[in-house]
Amino acid sequence: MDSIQKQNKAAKDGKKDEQLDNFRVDHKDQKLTTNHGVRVSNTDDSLKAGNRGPTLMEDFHFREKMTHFDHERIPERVVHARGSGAHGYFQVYEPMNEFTKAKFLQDPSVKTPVFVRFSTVVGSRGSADTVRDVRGFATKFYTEDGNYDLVANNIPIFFIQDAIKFPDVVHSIKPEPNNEIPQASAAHDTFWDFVVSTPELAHMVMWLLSDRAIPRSFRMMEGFGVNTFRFVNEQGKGRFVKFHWKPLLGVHSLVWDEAQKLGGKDPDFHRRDLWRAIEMGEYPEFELGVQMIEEEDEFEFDFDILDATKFWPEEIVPVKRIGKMTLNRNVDNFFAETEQVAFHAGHVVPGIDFTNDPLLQGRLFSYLDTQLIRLGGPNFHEIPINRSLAQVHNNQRDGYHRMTIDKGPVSYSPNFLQSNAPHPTPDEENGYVHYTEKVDGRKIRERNKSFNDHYSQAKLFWNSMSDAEKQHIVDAFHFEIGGVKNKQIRQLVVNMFSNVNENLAAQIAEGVGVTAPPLSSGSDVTDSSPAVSQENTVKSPQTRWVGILVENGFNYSEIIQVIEELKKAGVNSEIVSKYQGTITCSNGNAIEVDKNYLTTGSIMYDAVYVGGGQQSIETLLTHGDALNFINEAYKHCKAIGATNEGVDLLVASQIQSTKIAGPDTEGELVTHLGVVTIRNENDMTNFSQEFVNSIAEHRHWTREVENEMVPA
Ligand code: HDE
Repeated sequence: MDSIQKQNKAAKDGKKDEQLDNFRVDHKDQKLTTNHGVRVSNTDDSLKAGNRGPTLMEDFHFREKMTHFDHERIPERVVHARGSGAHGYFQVYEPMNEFTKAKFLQDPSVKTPVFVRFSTVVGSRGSADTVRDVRGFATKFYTEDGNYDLVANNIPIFFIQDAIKFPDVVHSIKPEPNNEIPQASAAHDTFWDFVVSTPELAHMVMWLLSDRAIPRSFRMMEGFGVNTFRFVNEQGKGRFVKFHWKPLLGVHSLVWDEAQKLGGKDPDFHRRDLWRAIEMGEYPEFELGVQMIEEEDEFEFDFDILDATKFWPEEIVPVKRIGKMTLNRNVDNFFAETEQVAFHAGHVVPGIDFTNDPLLQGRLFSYLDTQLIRLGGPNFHEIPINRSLAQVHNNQRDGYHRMTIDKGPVSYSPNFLQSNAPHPTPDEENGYVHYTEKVDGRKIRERNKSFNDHYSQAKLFWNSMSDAEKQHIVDAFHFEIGGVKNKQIRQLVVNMFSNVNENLAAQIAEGVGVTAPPLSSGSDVTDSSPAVSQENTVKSPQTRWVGILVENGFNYSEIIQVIEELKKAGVNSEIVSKYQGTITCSNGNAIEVDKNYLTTGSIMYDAVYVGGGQQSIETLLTHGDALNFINEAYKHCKAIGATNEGVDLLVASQIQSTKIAGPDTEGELVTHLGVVTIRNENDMTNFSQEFVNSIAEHRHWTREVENEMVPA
């Protein structure tokens, strides 16, 4: 086996871990040294002329330590600065050779190592996770044919059609340059000024103001390659392709009030959620899906398939699920891996190619360009996380931070001295050959008129939303446009979105103090795409979290039964009480408190449970925080469960319009609007099952009608 075959085998066997092992250092039990390996005797005092004298220049340890510190920050990404990464692997379900020759998409027994980085787009590195924003979902596949990056977002379309507008849209949405306000938010004048001046944004804005932009978890988002790529098979036949990631846990979101509060209570909410799930062995899983269009059908659609402000409705072009990715390992070092990883929409392998999508064409330039400065020169492919498993041989030399010690005098091609090595690989042996698409046109700074329709799919999206989702979009407009100081821009937003739906425009106008345009006969687009509504997603209780409110004197056997039943269904729980420490139940058994009201809140959980125990409930009834827990969880439409005396806490809260078990009911299970209650019952089995069903629903939106009355 030659070294290339060996390397290919390593790639096949998923050996990225082993490769990274060469770079991992454990400092446990080691002696402190300088960067050049000299042992250091004291790192607490600088070298001085006398113990009260000046520090000396010759203190090489001080200078090296301080210099390194001074240079510890590298520029953050201009967009997608805040991210969270994880390792894992990908396996294809069946050979895809009919469509693509990409090697990692052929053999179901091969586990291709991957590294994924999820991100927000607008905020700085230290901004909050739960802001309203698009989420990045970038995956690096370390394939035997080199690295393939699927640099995706959690929304299937983009703001603009041509990459030349990217600096404009990003400048408009970033904090305003005079005062650097607001952080990680679109709710300000410059963004909406740009929106009303650029109608192609209409569709993306609808998605941005929908629940998609406030995901519950990175583990519960879809991913979309957005741009149209091309699959090419062994015979050289090409097909248009769009890539999808489908989370096995379904697509779920936070509510806006919760997202905002989490920004204060736990700015790392998504990062922590991902980290914790992986540490607990609840590995996030995503299926890779592809939509394919035959070359001959390129013009068969009422949108241009190269226009990135359009999606291909799944009802028209079905998504074929072709494999699964499992994320099963957290990083060892955030900076070395998550921060230094460099993705590029142009990193493709044989079998995957580009199209003339003008947004994609511009991306092909930008990623390498920006990484040259962020990662300090042209050798960042040598940083461990970026190294390909396939061998790298070329004539590139030198530059900042070169790690490879290239041997020999030859660094050019062609050459005689080395028999022209490194040799190009012909197409038949899987050298990358670009798809030979015929291109014929005049040089022109213009868009095709097939890119002119900016509203049909925005209407389609609106039509596809459930009532609750529509209401959330209206509320989001009220928040976002409420942040716009210039009244004329507010009016122009309403005018613009009357092209999407006049009722929507009227509702926006009502909330932001401008005039609604007159209603006309209604929308001309009546189609919808049920696949884009989150109402129709997978519903699962798995990996959800329940906050359990208890105080001294709680009913031990009741609560332990519920915790165990939840666990059986894959639901996790935490004990919440006024103080941390140990609390005891009526018969003396003790339980450890996980969180107090200051370190947590209902916003950190998917559901709340209050168990019985007279003394515990009497105490809880005196805690405003406990009552707020219930009110807030109710307002955020979460599952709520209460058993025996625990039901009294619900009675005392502000959620009275919900039907709950009355004091005289004997073991009768009452479920209404996601609130599950039972009294006078010792066996918690039925209650737990019903509570789990309620948790699986994710949210009970029908409650929202009466929610305005609930103070929280
Ligand atoms: Fe990016 N994008 N982008 N983008 N993008 C970057 O590259 C750019 C676009 C996406 O976790 C930058 O290394 C242009 C679409 C993700 O490291 C930069 C255009 C999609 C990430 C850049 C787009 C994305 C980036 C900034 C055309 C979804 C984070 C730092 C308008 C398919 C990757 C960097 C990570 C990052 C340029 C549009 C996804 C500046 C010019 C569409 C997930 O090069």
